[in-house]
Amino acid sequence: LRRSHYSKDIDPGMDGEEVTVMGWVHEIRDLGGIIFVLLRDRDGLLQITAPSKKIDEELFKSIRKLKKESVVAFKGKVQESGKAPGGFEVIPSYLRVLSPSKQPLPLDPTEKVKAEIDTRLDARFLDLRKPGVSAIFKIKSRMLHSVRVFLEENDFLEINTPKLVASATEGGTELFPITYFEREAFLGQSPQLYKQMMMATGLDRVYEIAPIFRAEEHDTLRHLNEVISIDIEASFLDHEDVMKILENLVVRVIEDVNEHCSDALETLGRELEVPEIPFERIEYDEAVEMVNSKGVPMKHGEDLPRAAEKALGEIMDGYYFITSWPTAIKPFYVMPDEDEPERSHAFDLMYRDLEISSGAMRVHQHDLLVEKIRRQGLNPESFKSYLEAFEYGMPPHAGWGLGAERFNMTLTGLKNIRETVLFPRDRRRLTP
Ligand code: ATP
Ligand code: AMO
Repeated sequence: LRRSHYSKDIDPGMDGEEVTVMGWVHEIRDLGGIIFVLLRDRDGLLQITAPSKKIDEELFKSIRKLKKESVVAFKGKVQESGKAPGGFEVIPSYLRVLSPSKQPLPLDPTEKVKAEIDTRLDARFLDLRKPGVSAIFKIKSRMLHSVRVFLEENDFLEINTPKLVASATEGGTELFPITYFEREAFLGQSPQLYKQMMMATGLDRVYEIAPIFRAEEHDTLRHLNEVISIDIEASFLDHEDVMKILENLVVRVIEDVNEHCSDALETLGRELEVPEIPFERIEYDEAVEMVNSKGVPMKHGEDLPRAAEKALGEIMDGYYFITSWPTAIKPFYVMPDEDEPERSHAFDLMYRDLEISSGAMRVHQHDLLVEKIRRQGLNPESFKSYLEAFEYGMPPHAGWGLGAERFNMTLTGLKNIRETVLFPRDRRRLTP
């Protein structure tokens, strides 16, 4: 028994043709003399119409016994029909139950009964049967595909760096410690140090798409403990250059998603406008004033508290950069401004009130880097192998990290980051 067609491959023009279709029993309506089975596969629904008078009696009986969400195969003839969804139905001649489903179901894939997010995540494989949920991952797949195509076209080389690491990169508090034989090690927080070390190799432009791990204690709608980070690093470029790459990438992904994911977008009720480039650039000082003007108290020199991000999100629509961050609140590897060293060449890419990417021009001078590591209260000894790469010819360089899930939230319009991950890892969740 072989599938001959997906639901989307059948049309009313195939009237009279025999097909073999496979999928899940989405819905059964038993009207006595006639039974309608809605069969669901990856791309949609298809109606199987079983009139008792026209089909074999045994077949009719076994259709009546079908349980929702069982996996079945039907053989039958396509029949054009104005009343059926899509303008056709399949009149069955053969049914095989490939895998029966237990009843009752932990949640209802037809969404007549709505489920809470925890119920949904507990039974994620069932939740993903809903078109509105699989649509998110069709968009995520296309998003990652077009990120790769865009970066490859721009001469970036894909790399893989270790996720079992010896030290922190983004501040010491958010690390997951693990036992590495006799030693302590950590799950990688960011490929930051490795992608910078690659700049000393002459490979010039690299990117990585891989998980990062953050032991964030808090429980918010935009934080997870494991996320996919899209990272780039490029030599002989500055912060402005990599900001341009980033905004061009955003535009390219949106164009691509519009072109290839129209069904998924429609399922989500989403229309994506291609943003204009260049994105607006706001200096950090200006952002603080905008925040204050909204009545949110905030001092110069602190990171944007959540209330500040929200205030900015009320003023700014779409994507924009916040530039010239205070050097003191950015990591040691960020390049200070030559004329005003208290300001830096770091930037964040925001979408309304959500930070989706951080990046910067980096410090490439060995001695300055050592000094900055010390000034942050860190021990240069623990960065020995990283620092070595800066002693034998390190070009000026810049890069950024873009959170795949947060970027996906801007495309899908979802408010809870958990929805954009198949099996999210948050403070409370380690299974499934
Ligand atoms: P970075 O650490 O580089 O800012 P990030 O993506 O982790 O990257 P966010 O965590 O989005 O940044 O932080 C944005 C702002 O939101 C921060 O200034 C932080 O103070 C604030 N924030 C983070 N977590 C919480 C939380 N649980 N509750 C309230 N505010 C938070
Ligand atoms: P940063 O720490 O800002 O920068 O992380 C970059 C981007 O990764 C995403 N992100 C997260 N998303 C969800 N939950 C989390 N817990 C989480 N943590 C990070 C965000 C964020 O903007 N090394 C630098 C990048 C660089 O300078 O190249 C870095 O890691 O979208």
